[in-house]
Amino acid sequence: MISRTQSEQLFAEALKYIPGGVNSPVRAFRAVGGQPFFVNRAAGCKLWDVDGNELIDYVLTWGPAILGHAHPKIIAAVKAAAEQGTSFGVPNPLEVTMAKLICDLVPSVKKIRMTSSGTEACMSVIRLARGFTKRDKIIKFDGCYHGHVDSLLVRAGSGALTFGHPDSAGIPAAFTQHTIVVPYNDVEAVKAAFSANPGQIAGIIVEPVPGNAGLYLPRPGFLEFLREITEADGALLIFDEVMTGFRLARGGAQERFHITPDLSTFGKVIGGGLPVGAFGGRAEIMDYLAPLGPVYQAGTLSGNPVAMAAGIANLQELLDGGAYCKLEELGEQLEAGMRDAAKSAGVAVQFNACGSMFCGYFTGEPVWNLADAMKSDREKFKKYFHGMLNAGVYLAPSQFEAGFISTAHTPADIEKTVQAAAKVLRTL
Ligand code: KE4
Repeated sequence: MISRTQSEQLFAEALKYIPGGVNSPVRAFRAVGGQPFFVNRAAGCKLWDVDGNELIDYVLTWGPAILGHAHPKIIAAVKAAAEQGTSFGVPNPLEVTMAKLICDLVPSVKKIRMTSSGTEACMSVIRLARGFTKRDKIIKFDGCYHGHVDSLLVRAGSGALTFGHPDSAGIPAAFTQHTIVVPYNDVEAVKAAFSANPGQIAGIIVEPVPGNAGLYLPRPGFLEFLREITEADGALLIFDEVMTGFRLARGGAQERFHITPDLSTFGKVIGGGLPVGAFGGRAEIMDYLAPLGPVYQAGTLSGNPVAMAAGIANLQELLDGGAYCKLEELGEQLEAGMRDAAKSAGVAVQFNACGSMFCGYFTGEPVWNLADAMKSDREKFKKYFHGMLNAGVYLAPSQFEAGFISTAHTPADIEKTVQAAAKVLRTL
């Protein structure tokens, strides 16, 4: 029997001082029941909770740990940077190294601005799009999550969706009146939005592969269509690559799907586990930002040297050797194994995967958008989640989150995961 006594005591204490006992809602296990465990050590693809239970980790701190946890090169880079001082509030050389690295890796990005979170990057890129186009309206897709930005937290994904009320309290209607929400993969709905708002749409912000309602993929031609319709209307195409960036390919989803957006946002991987976000794109748009242009955007810790060191080490290690081939191979092994496990257990599972991202929905129907994802059997997911946790496999504690694989996972870890799933699925 697995003991989580220490975690239970810590959670009781946390509840006294932190709303819900957590610093981010998705960690609270509200979508799966029970209570979160606490971790104070992670290495490679493993977590150890404070009671010493070992887990194979497929959350990877929601994406950043693409090389696995506590990678020696990241730890060394952070130590070396920290010893020089943790923040200067003055430009530092590592900001230039990071900016050049991202611009080299992502051809659509000619200039980039660092922030301290993905939310900050998405909030800023919307302001920039509106300032550059002098238009107010923004199109987003239901189920897509772009951080807790007031104007974008409308029929969002991730934790917002998990709580069953996608719109958040505390957001005045005036703040979302310019936000148009349409179903992902729905060409006609996007055309209708542009027809109803000719010349008024500043841009479309989209997760090219949505990972905040589980995981679903663009239908063939959908992303190309978004590129064409924005170009034709003078609106901007904004790829939110906070999750997909530098994961689905060296140059992110835009490289994988051969699309050139006008602007992109990044986070997670570029921080190597430290707080980092970024947004970038066409130079003539980026130059609208202060101090050059009229769009204000700022941040005390933007470009923080320790965070830059961690992100640069993460990216450089990803580029050395066959990281992306390994991620693809491990992703294919998991996808094949999970499909076989579901089939042999006689459980209807829609297993969606793209490279090293995945999600298993408990439904027999294909999942191409939020409405499809909402048909999944969440009660089955809850049982599956806890069954896997008790088998030593940590999946995202919500049906509406993507799973991630790192280069630290091995074929043996994947096989152990598949074997565990084969057993747990039979109990559902
Ligand atoms: P952050 O502010 O959490 O760094 O980034 C917001 C964000 C923006 N865009 C995309 C596509 C994202 O996936 C995210 C954050 N992802 C969630 C996981 N679904 C973060 C986990 C959490 O909220 O605790």
